Order: sequence, then structure tokens, then C-alpha cells
Amino acid sequence: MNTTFKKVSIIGVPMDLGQKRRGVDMGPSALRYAGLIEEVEEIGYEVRDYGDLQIDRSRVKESVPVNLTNLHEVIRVSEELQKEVEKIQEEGSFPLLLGGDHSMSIGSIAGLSKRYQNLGVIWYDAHADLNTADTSPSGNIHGMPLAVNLGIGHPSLTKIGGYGPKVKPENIVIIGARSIDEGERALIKEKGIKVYTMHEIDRLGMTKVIEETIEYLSERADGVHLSLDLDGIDPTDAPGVGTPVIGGVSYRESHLALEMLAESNLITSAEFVEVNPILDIKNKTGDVAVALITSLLGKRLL
Ligand code: HAR
Ligand code: MN
Ligand code: MN
Ligand code: MN
Repeated sequence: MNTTFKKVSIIGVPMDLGQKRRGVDMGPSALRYAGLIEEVEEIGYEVRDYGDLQIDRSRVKESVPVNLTNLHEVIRVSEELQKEVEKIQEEGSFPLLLGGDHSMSIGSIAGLSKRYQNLGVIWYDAHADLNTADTSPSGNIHGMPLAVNLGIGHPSLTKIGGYGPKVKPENIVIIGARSIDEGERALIKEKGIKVYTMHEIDRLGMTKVIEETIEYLSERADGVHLSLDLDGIDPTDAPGVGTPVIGGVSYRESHLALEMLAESNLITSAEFVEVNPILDIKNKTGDVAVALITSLLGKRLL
């Protein structure tokens, strides 16, 4: 991360409405239970934990546009998160956001990109999250946030914060993708988005992938947000996720990637999403998430 930050401010987003499995709302608790606050303090940061946003998870059938499940509550939470992220930035703290499903990044990036006109985004994920209501096979909004941040999708989502698009296609790097839908593939080609699928990671190795990512983003971005979906990591290392996909990045590779990002001084905010403790084995995925967060924040063995 950027070494000018001395404070880390944490917000939990117990959002589970962007997909249909229960339990991902407990992700923020799992990370705190895994010792997040203590570990980050140990590195030397002043930590402020603002607790969790309030989310109405009653899932009363909303009348929403076709193929956008729970749209209204996703919009409301996104707007609230956007404001909270702006407050954290005004404090001069590093925003560290805990999910919750990946639909939360509509709100987080709406807050971040107000400050950074050229926000870079590293999307570390098994999925591209570039669907729209027209292309989504599921209607789950957690499969759409990157498209929304590009200004593509339902206007009620793309206009959150009163502006959009939030991110330019050339400022995005996707790492770890191995489950890409047809509409997403077309959008990647049309927009020329930089993607390191598992194929490129296997061929180049994670060191090269991250070196290239750092060089690419440092040339164009004024801040870089790391959006890390735990399903980017292989399910043997991170089993507690709602949509696991075999053949992912190992814990070791991810740990190295985040240490390299720490050294790069590039990262100005981060979110760790999709931890579902109900599907986990003894909070393994929570532990992995905390270990990766401390790597990103500059923890060293010696
Ligand atoms: N691409 C599929 C869809 O849109 C699956 C998305 C699964 N999503 C996440 N986000 N966990 O990365 O439904
Ligand atoms: Mn995702
Ligand atoms: Mn994913
Ligand atoms: Mn290491």
C-alpha cells in the first residue's frame, strides 16, 4: 500500500443480497474473529473500526426490473457505503472494506473515484463481474459490479453518487479469471480490458503478472483500489466462498502478489469480499483473508 497512510479505517458490509446463498453477510465477523484488528495494529497502524453498515436482509420480494435481484436494497447500501468511504478518505485513512458479496464494490468505488479521477482497479477474482441484466445468467448483482463501475448497466446503479462512469476500461486489471460468461468476454474485447486469466498466470508466473500490473497502472492511475474476491484463490486454500471455481491462484501466489503490491506503494484502498463462513472449514478463508490483508499492509517476516 501507499506508505503515506498511518491510519487504517475499516467498514464491514454484511451484504448478501447480490447473490442467493446465505452466510456471506457474516464475512466481516469472520475476518474480525480471525484477528484482523490486532494484526493490523501489530504492523504499526492506528486502526479505526467503524463496525458494519445496516442492511435489510429480509429479502421481501421487491418489484425490480427483470434480472436484477434485490436491486433497491443494493442501491440503498451502495449510496450509504459511498458516503462512508468518502468520510474515511477525508480523515486521511486507508479505506479497508470487508464483504459481504461483491455487489458492495458499486458503493465502494463510487466513493473512491470521486477523489481519484483516474482510479486504477485491480480485480482479483475467478470471475470478471462484467455482466449486465441483459447478459447475466443469474440476475445476481454480484456478477455485475465491474460493468457498473464502467458505466454499463442499469442507470440506477451506474449513476450512484450522481455521476458515472467511475472507472476507465484502460485503468482496470483483472487477475485470476477462469469463469467468464459470453457477454463478459465480448465486453472485455470491446473495451480492451487487461486480463490475466489463469492461463497467463500459469505461463508468466505471478511475479511477472504483478510486475506488469504495477508498471501498467503506475503509468496511468492516480490511486489504485484492490478489489479482492476470495474466490479468486483456489478453493483448496479458500473454501468458504459461494461460487468456488477450481484451478485458482494458490495462497502462496496471492501472498506474494500482495507483498509485491505493498512494496509498489501503489495501493490506496482495498476490499476483501465474498467470505462465507457457513461454507468455510474452521474459518480458513477468514484466516487467509487476514493474512493477505497484512501482506498488503506491509507485514514482513524480518
Ligand atoms: N458470472 C456469474 C454471474 O453473473 C457468476 C458470478 C459469480 N460471482 C461472484 N463474483 N462471486 O465474482 O452470475
Ligand atoms: Mn467477484
Ligand atoms: Mn468471484
Ligand atoms: Mn512472503
